[in-house]
Amino acid sequence: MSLVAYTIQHAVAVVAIDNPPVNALGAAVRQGLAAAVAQANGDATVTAIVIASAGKAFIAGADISEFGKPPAAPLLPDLLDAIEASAKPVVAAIHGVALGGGLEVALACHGRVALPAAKLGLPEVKLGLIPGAGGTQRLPRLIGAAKAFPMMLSGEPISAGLALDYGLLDEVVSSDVVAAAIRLAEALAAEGRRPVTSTATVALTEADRESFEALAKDALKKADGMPTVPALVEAVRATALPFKEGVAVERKLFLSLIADERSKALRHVFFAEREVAKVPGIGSEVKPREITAAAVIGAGTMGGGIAMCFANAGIPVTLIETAQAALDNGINRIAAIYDISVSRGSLTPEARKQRLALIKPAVGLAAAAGADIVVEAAFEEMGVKKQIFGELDRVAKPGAILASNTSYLDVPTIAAATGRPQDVIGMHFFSPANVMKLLEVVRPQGVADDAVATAVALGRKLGKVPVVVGNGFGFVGNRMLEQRTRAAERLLIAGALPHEVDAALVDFGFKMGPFAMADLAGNDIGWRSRRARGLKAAVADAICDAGWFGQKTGRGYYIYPQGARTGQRCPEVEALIARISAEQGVTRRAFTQAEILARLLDPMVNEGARILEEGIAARPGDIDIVWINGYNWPAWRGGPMYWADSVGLDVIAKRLEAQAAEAGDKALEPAPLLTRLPAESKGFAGLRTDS
Ligand code: 3H9
Repeated sequence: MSLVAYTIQHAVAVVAIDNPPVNALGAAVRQGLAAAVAQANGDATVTAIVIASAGKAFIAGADISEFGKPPAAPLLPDLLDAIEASAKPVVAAIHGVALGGGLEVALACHGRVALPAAKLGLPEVKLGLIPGAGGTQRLPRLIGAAKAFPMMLSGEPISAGLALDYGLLDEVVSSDVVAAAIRLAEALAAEGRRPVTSTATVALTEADRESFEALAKDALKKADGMPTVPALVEAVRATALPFKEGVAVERKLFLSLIADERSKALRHVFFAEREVAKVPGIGSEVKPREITAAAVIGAGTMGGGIAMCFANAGIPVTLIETAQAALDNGINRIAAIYDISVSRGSLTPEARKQRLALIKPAVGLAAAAGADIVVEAAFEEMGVKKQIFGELDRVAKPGAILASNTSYLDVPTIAAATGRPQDVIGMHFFSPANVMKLLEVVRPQGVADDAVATAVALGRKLGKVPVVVGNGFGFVGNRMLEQRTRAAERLLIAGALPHEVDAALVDFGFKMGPFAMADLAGNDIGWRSRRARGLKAAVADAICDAGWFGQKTGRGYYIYPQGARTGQRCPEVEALIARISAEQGVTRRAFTQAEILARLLDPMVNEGARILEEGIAARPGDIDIVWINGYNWPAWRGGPMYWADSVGLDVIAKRLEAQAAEAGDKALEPAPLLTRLPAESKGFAGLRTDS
């Protein structure tokens, strides 16, 4: 069946793409479009052409799954040249998103009409690319480089209304966009006009170029090593050349970016993000429960942040504490965070008022009675949780979801405190909850499928990336983090210093290393948790015994003079570490950055393999999404499991064996999956299709 339908209406050829789900421009669509344009031009009864499409999107862009494969003719740039060169005017009828190659199709047309809900953008940068089918050359010619460049730099789409203001659209109509496009096409044909963007120079004035150069200078300063920014600047500068030459510059840059490892990793993240939304065993027949009111238990930093998530999404939320003073503190903290947003201009004073009005403070669990979902964010202690859930069982309405924000505890044990384990689930937010995107939805045995579907749907409504994980100590993210924390401590004792360990991770692309992070979060948190579990960490414990809890005490692994946020190396800490090495009979040695990195990340990958073996994560890509959205793993490195594949699982397994032997720690030995996959000549990516 052809993916491109061809019909004639009023002597206008209507070419309609129907390639679900989003009309991506795969080879068959490109062939269909090329044939349709040729057919219309060869038909003497046809006066003009309209390109429209079926389904929710106009065109979501090039087919990303084709990238990296041998290209099939016609190439998109060639197809677009043919559309622009059509002797009969071509008009795009845009009803949904026109993104990337989709907008480039519209730019090659001679006219563009859209519905108000349409969104237009060039999001290639999010895939580590720049537009590669003339977008960098046609958009600036049409609307000016000063408007086109920020669209391509951010990748964010603009509304039809703004596109009309920019002159990117000819018309926005409230209904029947195809009929409106036919009218415009007929008018262009009747007037003998065929406005061609590639030769338009309207907006490329001196003033426009100056504005663009100022924006480019700023963008290059903030580029952070990402190759897309200089490439985009170079491509837009090439609009000074004749169109054909400019397009050649764009093409060369596009092809070099598409082969870049960073773009490959970002494309993996794109598909992993889509896959994570599919929860094994839960199909579209499972409908989420309706959530119109929420309650959050605990007005501390976490509970307050979670309440803000609900208010930000327009859902009324009751914030519950045991005492008025704690409640007042919590509300004041929330108001202060909103005040900062207002002072920064990211929130209007009215929106601040509305959001605060959605948060209703209350003392006592009885106030949770009206909620469709209750999120408990109380003290991380099983006794406390059991008591709260027992009480909730009495007060919450039937069918309400009872969620715990626990980071480590056993969710079925919490559920057993109620008579309704089918409604009890884990919803693990990350701090600060109003900012961090990750939401681990913990799915214990016995929870109802529609409760899981509700938590996932709600998570998305709150602007989060929900990842469904199995029940098990630390779930996915924190369980792997613990391995990194232990590895960092081992490195200190073996001879590295805190700043060396942190630098290795920062150079890798993390915002912070483990020790700067611990100082920021407070070293006492891990210390208390270790004590509760009977665990020891010689350096970390000694630092806390000395009262060096991190930034809040002015010193931790580093010194923070007068409230500074960036720490300085601390000779006392370094001496303390050397003393502990000596006490343990370790001869300290220097480590290269590559060795440090391997020692930090390999044990995480190993734990990830165990997590997969145990079914705690459904797919390797889910683990990547957890680490990118919850722990600042650089997206352009694709996540820990993707990274492991790029290093080679056999290499990692060998390194782990060596570490296990050196540390005399069997826990560091490679997980069975880590040896089985390379033996089968596979990586984690092979698990996607083969198991
Ligand atoms: C480009 O155009 C380069 C050119 O400049 C030059 C070329 C020479 N390709 O997100 P959803 C699939 S680069 C292939 O859940 P939503 C997606 O995998 C491209 N597949 O839906 C999923 O499949 P499945 C520039 C694609 O409603 C399904 O569609 N364009 C593509 O939440 C539904 O996706 C972009 O970067 C694609 N281009 O959001 C746009 N797009 O069901 C990327 C989607 O099997 N796409 N799929 O898992 C998006 O931003 C969103 O998908 C969109 C829909 C807003 C369209």
